[in-house]
Amino acid sequence: TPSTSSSEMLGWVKSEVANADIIDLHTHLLPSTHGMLHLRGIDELLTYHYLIAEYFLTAPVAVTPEVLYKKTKQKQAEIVWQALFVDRSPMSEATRGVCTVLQRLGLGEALRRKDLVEIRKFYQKYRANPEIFEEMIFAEAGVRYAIMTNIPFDSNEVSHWRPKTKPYSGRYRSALRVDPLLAGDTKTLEKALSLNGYKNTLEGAKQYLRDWVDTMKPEYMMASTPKEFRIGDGKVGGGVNEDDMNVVGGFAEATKSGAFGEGCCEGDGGEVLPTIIDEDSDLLSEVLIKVCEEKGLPIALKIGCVRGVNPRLKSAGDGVVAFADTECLTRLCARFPNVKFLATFLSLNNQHEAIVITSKFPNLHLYGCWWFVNNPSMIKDITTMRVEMLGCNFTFQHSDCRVLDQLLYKWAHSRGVLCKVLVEEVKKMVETGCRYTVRDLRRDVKMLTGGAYEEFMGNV
Ligand code: REL
Ligand code: ZN
Repeated sequence: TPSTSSSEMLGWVKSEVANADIIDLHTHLLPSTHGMLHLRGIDELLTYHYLIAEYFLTAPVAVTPEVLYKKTKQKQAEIVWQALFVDRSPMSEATRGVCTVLQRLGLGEALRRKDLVEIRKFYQKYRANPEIFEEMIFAEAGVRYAIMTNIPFDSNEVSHWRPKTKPYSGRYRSALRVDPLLAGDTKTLEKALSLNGYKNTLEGAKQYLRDWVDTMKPEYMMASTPKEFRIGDGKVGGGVNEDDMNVVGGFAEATKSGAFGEGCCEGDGGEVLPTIIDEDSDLLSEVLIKVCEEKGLPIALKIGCVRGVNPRLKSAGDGVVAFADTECLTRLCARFPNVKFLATFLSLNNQHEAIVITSKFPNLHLYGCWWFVNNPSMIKDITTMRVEMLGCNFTFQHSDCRVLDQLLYKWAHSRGVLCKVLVEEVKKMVETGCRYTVRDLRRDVKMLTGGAYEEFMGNV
């Protein structure tokens, strides 16, 4: 058993964590068959929005965001490389990440020499065969499969799915992104419906979603909730009552359409007409939840992001809400017990509450340390807290990678933290006199790295 000595235990844990075949629950990766949307290589790594944001801490006044973004990707990459890797030490998590990637690709020497030309030469070798590079990265990172973010509202992406879905590597699985439905963004929805020949009604929107589910075959629906996202405490299905406040932030303040049943409203003559979508439409309960119930699909929520804190920085300018309202998650789980939810929070301040809520709802699965909490110190604290309150019944991490190569660093760094947490937690448990075998350890690591997710989804 691993209980013999601390150093022996560390060895067991290290080896089990290193060998875990990870399920990456949320990424922005797209397969090499998606052409330009498939990001890989050094220039993409260096222009990752985390690094662009960091670069602007160092940029001379003349290099405004507008000036930088006008340059080619290659030029932007060179500027970031010079500022963050040559003129300064790559000590932040995002810069260290690039170093880990280079190291893992056998480019340690070029990194020591800060030789960007040499690094670029390495990548040239794979230019003509991206599938080989793709497979190598997944295998090297020890990732079984990664879940993508597939956006039907994005015309660039749509062309890869329709008229005919391009077959893609089994290393990827789909998640259908539906942010406009949670943001009450009726403009985007209406545009998508009319462009594709659907009626601008609740039924039309449901059909639009159903058809995308059939095309993308997602594991789950997903969205990151807007800052104003709120769910009222009313009961669903009971028609309108005074407390029946719905989602605020472009949404209905009462279940108006709900009072007349399935997506319909009463016309002047009492006849039942299809409900037209307007800013009062309850797209969450009348469209998204309905389709999820029909198709048996969970909804994954990412809670606490404020977009465009500094809009000039584009995606590098998105930020974090200091404290998100966790009530919305509690209410969703309580109101829709037949729907499964997955959730992750952006603010460190929400993490404890999130764990407590998870312990109350069997239809909720907690996953990962998202974006601004995806740093070793925070992953360690959050994961420890989660193990203490949930055992191994959560998914300890997701990568959120945008660039394929990032799988190498995000998972290497996160595995390192998981080792530290597990050594401590296993030690405490073994001290109680509990028998703990390598097989137990293997099972626990598996749970934390994708097994609990699959169990929650009912895939096992
Ligand atoms: O999926 C999301 O909403 C976020 O993870 C992204 O918007 C974000 O830019 C991500 O790349 C951060 O890691
Ligand atoms: Zn993301």
